Formats: sequence, structure tokens, C-alpha cells
Amino acid sequence: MPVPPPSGRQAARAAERRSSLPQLLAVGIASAVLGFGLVFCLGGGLERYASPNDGEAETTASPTSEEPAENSAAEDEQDAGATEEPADQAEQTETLERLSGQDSEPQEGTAITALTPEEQYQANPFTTTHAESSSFLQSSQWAQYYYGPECVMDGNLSTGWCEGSDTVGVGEWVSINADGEQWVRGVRIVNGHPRREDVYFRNCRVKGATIQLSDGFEMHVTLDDLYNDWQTIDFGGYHQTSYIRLTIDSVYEGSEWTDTLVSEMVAY
Ligand SMILES: [Ca+2]
Repeated sequence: MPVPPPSGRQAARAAERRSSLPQLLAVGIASAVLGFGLVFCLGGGLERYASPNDGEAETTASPTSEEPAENSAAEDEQDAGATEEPADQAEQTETLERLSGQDSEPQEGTAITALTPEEQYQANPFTTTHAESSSFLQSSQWAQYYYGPECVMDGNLSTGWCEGSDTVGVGEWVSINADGEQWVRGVRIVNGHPRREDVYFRNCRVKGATIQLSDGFEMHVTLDDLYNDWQTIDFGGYHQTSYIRLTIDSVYEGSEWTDTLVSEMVAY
């Protein structure tokens, strides 16, 4: 059935719709462009505005995702470093010790030298090997007797050192000697010439004496006038010395002669 032609009013409306269609299209396009632009701008602004929060969100969210593994790996590295640091420090300390001349060997040496005087005395006590004197009696009258310094270290109370001066021998000395410096605490002495009691008192005996050691130790003593007996001179401590020297300061005068004698000297 043929379509009836539109009436005049309908034709006018159709014409209006046809004329308004491009306008609507233009308005729609413009709205779309504006909307897109607005969304784009707002999106950019929001992105800029939200970027700090996003960073925080990443950092705060990271522990729940991959970061724990990284942290644990970092901790492992730190732990590994912690186990290695003592070795590094030990190497540095060893290097510093070598540079400063201090290593483990001096410590051992220190341990050796840290021995007490008592221990060194026990390990290296003074042992008399020879004797010396400033002089000794050489008399044709008593040529059958020997009065040299060796008489104080022969263990024989019938022999003795006799000083060789023309007087009682003040300032003369006799010593027992060791091979090198060794340790002593004192000396035991037999005074005079105890071959017989009358011989003892007819000769002089040491009264005042100065004891000297090679380490600089010195002490003044007064010996007793003891016939045929030992008397002890204690040094009050351990000393390292190569000799023990006795110098005559004064004497017990003899009833007949001016010769002063010492029979024995033994270190201890
Ligand atoms: Ca003797």
C-alpha cells in the first residue's frame, strides 16, 4: 500500500528535525570533546595529586609482596657480613700488630720473661766457677800455704784468702764469680782463718764489709767474730749478678798479725 504523503504540519516537523540534526551532532561532539578533555585534565590532576599517596602505597604495600624476600636477602647479606667482619677485624689487628712489631711471638716471649724472680732463681741459680781478689798474701815465711782467692771457694775451712796489703787490708776485696749473670738471694761466709782456733785469733777477721753485685746492688754489713762457723748475709730479694764481691771496711784485729782472712764464701 503506498505511503500517503505527509501533511503540511508533519512536513514542517520533519524539516525541523533535519535542520536540528547537525546541531545535535555538533553539540554531542563538542560535549564528548569537553568531557574527554575534562576527564583527561582531572585524571592528570588526580594523578599528580595522588602520586605521593601512590608512592606511600607502594612502600607500605611492598612488605606484603616482594620486599620481604628482598629484605630477608639483605638480612642474609648482613648476617654474612656480620660473620665475616670478625675475620676482617682479626686480619686488621694482625696487620697492625705486625706493623707495630707486636705479634703472637712477643706474647710468648712476654710469658717467658714474666717468670717471677723466684722461678728464674730456681731455673738459673748462681754457680761459682772462679774467684778474684784485689790482692793476696805471698809471703816467703808462709810459702807452704796458698792464700789466693780460690781459697774461699774450695770448701775447705783450713784454707782462706788473705789480703796482700801491708796493713790490715781495708779496701781490699775478694769475690766469687759465675759464668754470666745468675740469680742469688744471699751469701754464706766463714770468717777468718779457722785452721786452728789460735791461728784464727792471731790473725785479723773481717768486721765491717761492703757487699756488691754486678747489677749495682750494694749493702754494708757487720760480720760476727765467729770461729769456725757460717754466717748468712741475706740480700733481701733476688738479684741477677755475675759476682759477689766482699770489700773489707774494718777488721777485728789479730793478737799477733795484721793479715785479714776469709775462709769461705758460698752463694745461695
Ligand atoms: Ca777455704
